[in-house]
Amino acid sequence: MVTHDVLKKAIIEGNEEAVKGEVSKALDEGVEARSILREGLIGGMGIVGERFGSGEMFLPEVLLSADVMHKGLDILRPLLAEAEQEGLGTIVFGTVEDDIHDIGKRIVSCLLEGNGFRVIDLGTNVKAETFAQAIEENKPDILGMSALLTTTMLKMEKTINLLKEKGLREKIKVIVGGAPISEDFAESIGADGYAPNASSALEWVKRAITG
Ligand code: B1M
Repeated sequence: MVTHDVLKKAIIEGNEEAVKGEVSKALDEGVEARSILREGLIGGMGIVGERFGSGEMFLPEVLLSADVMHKGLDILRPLLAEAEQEGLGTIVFGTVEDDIHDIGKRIVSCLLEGNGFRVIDLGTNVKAETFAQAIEENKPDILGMSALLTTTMLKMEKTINLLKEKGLREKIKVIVGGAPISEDFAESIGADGYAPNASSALEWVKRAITG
């Protein structure tokens, strides 16, 4: 627990060396990779999000924290990948066309990966055609789309419509999220679900896959 607190502090301070050092130390001490991810890395980013919201932290600091969080995740990834063998399910995930916001998407993606799901992260500014192609190639259980702009959230519907045209819609479940998204919006565009944050996204995905 103490290690997690030190790790959270290193994330908040955007201190890459401290993050890498604490992650390695925790692993040496036998702490489970998923626990380091959830309590330390994502826990630290959660505090960063709260401080940003209350004006205590500024954008460059948030971006730095997100970057060092990923340096920590790079160390954990090979260990988390072992969990994939559990075959919990596959999610194709991306931020929609014309939208380059990816901090929230990466947090959701990390939490899913850290809990044994295979995440195919297509990145940002992902066109409807690219989502469709990735679904055809990888046959995932779930499509996750993130949008942070009121203009780009409309691209979620465009993607769902394209999946319908291509006969792919009924083969997968679709979850959407991002600051401007609501339950009502998700329903109105024909998505199956919406989650306001990373942990509710994880719970939704677990329920969707296990039925
Ligand atoms: Co932009 N930006 N931005 N921005 N930016 C917002 C979103 C904005 C609200 C700021 C504002 O005006 N107050 C505003 C949108 C207004 C609107 O549409 N209503 C805005 C704007 C206007 C813009 C530009 C147009 C600015 C400009 O150039 N004039 C431009 C657009 C670029 C583009 O995309 N084409 C732009 C650019 C940028 C930066 C590049 C500088 C940077 C992004 C860097 C990056 O992501 N690598 C940036 C940032 C950082 C923000 C703010 C400040 C923070 C977003 C963020 O990372 N939040 C944001 C203002 C704000 O939110 N206060 C803002 C933290 C993150 C953890 O939360 O992404 O919500 P969030 O993710 C959460 C949940 O939403 C949920 O879980 C996550 C974890 O809890 N979630 C999901 C997210 N995806 C999910 C998917 C799921 C489930 C849950 O299932 C699939």
